Amino acid sequence: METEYGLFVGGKWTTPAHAGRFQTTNPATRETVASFVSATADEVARATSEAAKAFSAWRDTPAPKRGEILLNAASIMKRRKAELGRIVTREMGKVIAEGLGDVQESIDFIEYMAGEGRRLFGETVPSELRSKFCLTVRQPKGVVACITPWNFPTAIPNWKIAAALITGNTIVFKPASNTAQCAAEVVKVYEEAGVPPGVLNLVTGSGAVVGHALVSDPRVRTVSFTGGVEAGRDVYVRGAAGLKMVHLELGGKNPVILMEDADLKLALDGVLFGAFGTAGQRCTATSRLIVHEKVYDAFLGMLTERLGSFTVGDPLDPATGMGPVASADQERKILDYIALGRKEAKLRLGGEKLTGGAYDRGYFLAPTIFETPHGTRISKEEIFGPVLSVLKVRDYDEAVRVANDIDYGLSSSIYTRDVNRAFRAIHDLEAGITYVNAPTIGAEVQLPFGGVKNTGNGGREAGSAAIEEFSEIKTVFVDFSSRLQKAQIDAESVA
Ligand code: UN1
Repeated sequence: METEYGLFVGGKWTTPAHAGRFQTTNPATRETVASFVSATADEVARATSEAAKAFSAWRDTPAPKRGEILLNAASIMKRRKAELGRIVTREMGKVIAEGLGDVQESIDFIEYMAGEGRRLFGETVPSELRSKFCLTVRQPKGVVACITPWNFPTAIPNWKIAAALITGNTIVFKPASNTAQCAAEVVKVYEEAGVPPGVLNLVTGSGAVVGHALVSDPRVRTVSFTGGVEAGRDVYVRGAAGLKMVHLELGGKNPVILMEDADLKLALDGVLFGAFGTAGQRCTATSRLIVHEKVYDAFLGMLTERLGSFTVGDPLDPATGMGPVASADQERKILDYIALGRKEAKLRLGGEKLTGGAYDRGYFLAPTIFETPHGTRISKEEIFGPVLSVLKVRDYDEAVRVANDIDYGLSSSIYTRDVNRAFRAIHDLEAGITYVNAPTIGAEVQLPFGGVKNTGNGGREAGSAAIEEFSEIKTVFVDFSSRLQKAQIDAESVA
């Protein structure tokens, strides 16, 4: 019997009468993983009401106390790490080391946010008047909506939930449908940790019903969304009608620049991990390799040779290099791009669906490399799969021009031993994140995460930026002079 989950509303797991249901599927085997409620707009409204009701008590709970609950959540997650890692791998398909890494990223961020309970810093600023004190304090926003993708099915929800909780907000959480079990288990962790009823609510179902209902509800003041550009634009436009703060983390087409003086062995490990880790399904995945012509042939030779012994298969087997892609939709979309690439570029490696034996049960694709001039669609559009475009350039300036001539700007990387060139790249690359001598993936949670251009709308997640995302600043003036002092008018001249 498959596991059945309800909605989590007002502190209770509930299954509405006559609820429609949907299932999640293991992409390695196409077996059903678990079943979930397709929530209606009414159920979303009920979850939002519960979040609104719970707000005042949660807001008044001292932030260090909220932090203690987060620390409980982190320790529960540590206790359950092996089990949760397997759930991630079974439902999403990333290899088990990465499934465990997804959970570890959750733990890291929850612990970091728990500490914020004793910070949540404001500023004190001098007044232009005597006997007057000026400061800022942070206040929660109210009810926030967290809408999350399937590729980091525990980590990204936790980036949002832990930050929203520590700052005193209450939450309606809508996860991607194909990783709903990961989401439900994350919610169970917070339930066990002692998050009060109504503070965190889970509604499962489609973006068209659940997402729209949430984004349109006037009680939801902030929407934090991670996903694709088109869905993000839609959320932004709908949220704008309600003058909401909409935080977007969208796509990427992340370049690694490989200069002629790079440590090629080091770069080889980095490019393999960046391009084919998580089967290329990270927003930060390395999808373009921009190589100096002097090392182009040598490096491409090394890359194809190493991929010859790269294993694609059962993601629960620790020896596997790459698991399946996450769903039938993903597989179709990636295969369409591969077909396009075969027309507009030169296929160097892979380029097919893997078949035979256990492959026939799941969504397994070969790691794929295209050699392409700059400007092709496969080298400019986000594919979100194990497909790497390799581009040859003459020098650093051309490399940067190619790297930047793109609609996205999340992550970027340069491999070089020249320190001056490394710092120039940090200055020149149009991206929210630049790595030197490391792949484009693997950001750490205590630093801000996000990007420029179509990657978002200017905000950052994680790090201290997470506090900005989920809190309002209140500016406070305390006048202890016992008389009316007029700013701009009464200020004494020093002359
Ligand atoms: C994402 O794919 O949206 O930096 C998140 C990384 C991970 C997070 C990726 N820590 O690759």
